[in-house]
Amino acid sequence: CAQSGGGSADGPKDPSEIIVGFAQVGAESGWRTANTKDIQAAFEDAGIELKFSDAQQKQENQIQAIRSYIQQGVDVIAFSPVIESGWDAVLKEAKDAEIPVVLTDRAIDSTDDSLYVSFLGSDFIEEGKKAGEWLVEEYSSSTEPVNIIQLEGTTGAAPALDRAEGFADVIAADDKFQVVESQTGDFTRAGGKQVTEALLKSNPDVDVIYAHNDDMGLGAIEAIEAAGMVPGTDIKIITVDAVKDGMQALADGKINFIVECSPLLGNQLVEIVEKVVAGEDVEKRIITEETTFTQEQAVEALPDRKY
Ligand code: GZL
Repeated sequence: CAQSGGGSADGPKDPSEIIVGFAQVGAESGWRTANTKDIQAAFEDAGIELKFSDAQQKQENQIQAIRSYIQQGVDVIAFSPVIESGWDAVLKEAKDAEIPVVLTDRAIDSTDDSLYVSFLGSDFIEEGKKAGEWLVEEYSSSTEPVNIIQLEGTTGAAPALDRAEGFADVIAADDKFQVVESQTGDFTRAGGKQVTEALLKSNPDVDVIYAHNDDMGLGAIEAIEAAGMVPGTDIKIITVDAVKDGMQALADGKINFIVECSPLLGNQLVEIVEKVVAGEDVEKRIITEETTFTQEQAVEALPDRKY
């Protein structure tokens, strides 16, 4: 008589017997690469088999990977939904196959929260608010208009929607802040560069660029320099993530403020998997801890950054 959660009559499964299927978004940014490395290392250390797939930022590839994990009869499926919507059908198939699903990093917009056992990741609205709060403080003594270009993450992705929402909520406090343009750079450096090049032509007097991740901010730096301007001085830049390349640009004065978004979810994901397989309760929502960095703090923190 197997215990619930895959254990046998003589106790929970040994880690070496557990198989997890992980459907990753892609490899679009430094954050994603660090997230993948950390998850793979954590499962390696735990002695748990991790089947891994890279969806190249395409939802249909993630759905295909989840279906293949269902067919293989893995013990747990975990994934970071590239966009919020369109998951109910495939997650219903996982539920019908009695395979628990863990959301990591990004959320889904399904109203049926029985489709997953836990969601582990950052509070992106809070991250957007932190970015807005720094900007309000930075311009607290100015009454002049502050023209902002927003580089959005992947269209429909939870971090893009929520970082925009949190930021807008805070800067609404003063109508001197105006988001004059807002376009997606798809969380990539190339995307950030292309969009910034185009928008600088139509908005040469922009004061601030708010990029939903470091990689798009780094692309914006290239575009600003190519236009003969000084990033961090002529145009202030706020980004989210705090990966090494972003922190280096912050320390060099090319970015002005970074809101951290931790990619180090591996150990917490292993813990959730072990509890689920042992039939123990897990928290429905686990919010990762993270901070913010000014230029001075980046200089201090850089030597110890793990990613
Ligand atoms: C946030 C994560 C985002 C990062 C980007 O948790 O989903 O996706 O901010 C990454 O760098 O591409």
